[in-house]
Amino acid sequence: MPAIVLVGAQWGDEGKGKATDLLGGDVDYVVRYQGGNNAGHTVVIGDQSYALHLLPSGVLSPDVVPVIGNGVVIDPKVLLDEIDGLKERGVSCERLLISADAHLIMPHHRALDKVTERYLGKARIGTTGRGIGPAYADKITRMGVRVQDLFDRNILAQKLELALRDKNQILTKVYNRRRIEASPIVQEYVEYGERLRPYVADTTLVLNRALDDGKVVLLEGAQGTLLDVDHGTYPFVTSSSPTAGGACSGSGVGPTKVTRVLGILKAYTTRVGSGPFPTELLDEMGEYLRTTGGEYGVTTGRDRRCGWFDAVIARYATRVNGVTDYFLTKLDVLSGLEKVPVCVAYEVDGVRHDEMPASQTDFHHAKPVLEHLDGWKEDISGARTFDDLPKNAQAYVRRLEEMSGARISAIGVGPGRDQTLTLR
Ligand code: 2SA
Ligand code: GDP
Ligand code: MG
Repeated sequence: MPAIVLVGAQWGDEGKGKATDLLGGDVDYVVRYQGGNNAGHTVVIGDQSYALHLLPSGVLSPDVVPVIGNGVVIDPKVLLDEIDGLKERGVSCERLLISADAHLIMPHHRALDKVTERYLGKARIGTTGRGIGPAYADKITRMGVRVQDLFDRNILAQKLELALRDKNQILTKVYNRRRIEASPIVQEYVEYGERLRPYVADTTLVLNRALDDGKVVLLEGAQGTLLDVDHGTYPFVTSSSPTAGGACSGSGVGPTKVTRVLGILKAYTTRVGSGPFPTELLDEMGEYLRTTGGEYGVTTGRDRRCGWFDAVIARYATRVNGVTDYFLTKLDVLSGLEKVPVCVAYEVDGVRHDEMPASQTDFHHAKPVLEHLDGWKEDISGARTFDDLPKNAQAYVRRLEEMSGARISAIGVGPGRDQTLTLR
């Protein structure tokens, strides 16, 4: 039986939280496979809004087993606070499973994330400051601390002391920061371990057995395609693999089990943090999209940069993820515009590019070639079928579908669970 991958097609914040929550009724497991508490996924149920950072959005569906996979980096205090916060609101996290192989975000990761960003000055990435990059760096250099290490105080102390040997040199000598002592952290993290112990499991075994038993597993991406460390706008990316390939390595579910890759695509484009953004609007139109769309970071509260829909990016996302179909979100935000420009190609130094330029320098210099589609005046937030949409909104959707190279199977017309149109 199938595994489904859900992936952001742009720079994140496409509405993955809502999409996952919507699929919750049809799936048995929802798995986070990369990233950490840099993510901010909003789910609106009735008059309640939930901002999730580490927990999979499926946690809000009572019959779903939420899983934090091996590819995630976990800040244990943040996770415990998130679990407590949901419990206070009556949401049970009892079914949660956490991979014993997931890596941990340690205090030195947070310290290094903040201080390196500051020292990068104008070249900074604009990270969320949550320690994500340094935690993944330690994983790759085999200096990381994993969830399972929390259950052996000696191992935890050894690993932490080893990691801190060079980290303290860097913090004190290069950045003039205070040393970090291992022993209080060991005590603090052992206590976190005791609280997390009931959730820890061999999640790869659990998921594969579930698939063998005919259950449906949803692998929920965080961030988005252009923030992928391999396929994104490097170095202005996150340090993990949000693209569909990352779903397999980050969960231990093999690619032969994946039958659907659902891309989440916003009807315009946003980005948080630094880096190139060809359709960015630096004028009052950008401000209009930001306020109308509520485009503010769910984790850091930062303003999101806003711009028109970019079909070059959508085609690229279709390709690198093997997208089978798209959920087009936030179409309602575009209501009321006379014309809605969309980027169909780039011009770089007088040369037209229909596909993503292979060189980052070209992407930095890309100027959007715009097509001006007719807008619609009607409020579409009450639409419930495709036929309810004004003709121009229908034409907008069809044009995006044509340029993106994958079918649009659903459309969001508001943040609520019911504000969704399903296309047959
Ligand atoms: P990091 O912290 O190392 O992952 O930052 C590296 C880049 O990745 C971007 N990034 C994000 N972009 C969009 N949304 C994210 N989550 C939050 C949200 C963002 C927020 O849902 O709104 O609240 O600011 C997210 N997480 C990481 C980041 O901006 C850097 O460009
Ligand atoms: P994620 O990181 O991809 O899960 O997305 P975020 O939660 O960071 O940002 C998406 C925002 O858009 C959230 O506030 C959602 O509630 C909201 N949203 C999702 N779909 C729609 C939609 O179709 N229309 C509108 N107006 N808002 C939506
Ligand atoms: Mg988000």
